[in-house]
Amino acid sequence: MGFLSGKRILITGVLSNRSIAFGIAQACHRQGAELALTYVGERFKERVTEFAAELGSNIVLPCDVSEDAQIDAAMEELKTHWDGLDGLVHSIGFAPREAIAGDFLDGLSREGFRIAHDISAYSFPALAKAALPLLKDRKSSVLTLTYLGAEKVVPNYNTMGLAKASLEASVRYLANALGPMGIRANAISAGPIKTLAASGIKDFGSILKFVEAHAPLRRNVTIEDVGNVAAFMLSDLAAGVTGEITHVDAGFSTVV
Ligand code: 0WD
Repeated sequence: MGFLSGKRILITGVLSNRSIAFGIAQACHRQGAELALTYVGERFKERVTEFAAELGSNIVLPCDVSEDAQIDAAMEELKTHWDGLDGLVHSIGFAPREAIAGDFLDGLSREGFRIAHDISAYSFPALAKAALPLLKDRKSSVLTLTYLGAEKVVPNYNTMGLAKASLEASVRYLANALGPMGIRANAISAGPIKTLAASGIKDFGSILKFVEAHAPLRRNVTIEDVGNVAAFMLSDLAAGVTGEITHVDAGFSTVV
């Protein structure tokens, strides 16, 4: 019996088998959780439905977090399957290409800033708020994915770094708002991993090489590394942890 058996977890952001959310979903499945997945756009429905089936799930919900109506509809549909939710994973990030390349000020625009913050930061507390009726009264927790670019200047990360800083602040405010209801809020700050979202970042390959050379563990992390810590954070084993940003980065953040 896994340490998540009996837990029901909604996971966003499974886009491919390289997605960090896929590593999280696999780890949660191994630990016995029941899963529901979301997707963005009809063209990904079939693919995400296949991933869900691999993970023993038949709950696949459309949810583009840029639309309030889709967030609400996803939660309403989830209620037709489950009467409660023990975990919510937010593994969503997006910024327009020019906002995550080259010179910070050259790429800075009001619209790029708005989109990056809307999709990558606002959506976490917004999803938690919409899921609240399901999360209440059951030792549940919400979890998001962040990156070192929130804390330090990372080349090319630019506007996304600002959005991740906002996301990290939201973890603390959420922890305080949800704590009295017994709900925890945490983040994992993952080291760089080659996913679809990451390939949008200019010179991502050189970041991977630099981390491998300088991280205390002298390697990059995998979606399995992140998935296992996520499963732990979502479980009752982490019942005393909230408002926390946990680095799963082979130690890199300690040496920069
Ligand atoms: O190195 C990395 N890959 C790191 C990623 C290091 C540290 C943190 N992260 C974060 C990302 O910033 C993101 O928050 O982890 C999270 C997941 O990212 P990922 O696994 O690297 O990327 P990917 O597999 O591409 O999934 C991100 C997904 C989107 O993919 P696309 O490529 O279509 O932007 O976020 C989802 C979508 O599936 N997404 C949305 N979901 C709902 N509504 C939306 C939206 N509007 N936009 C993007």
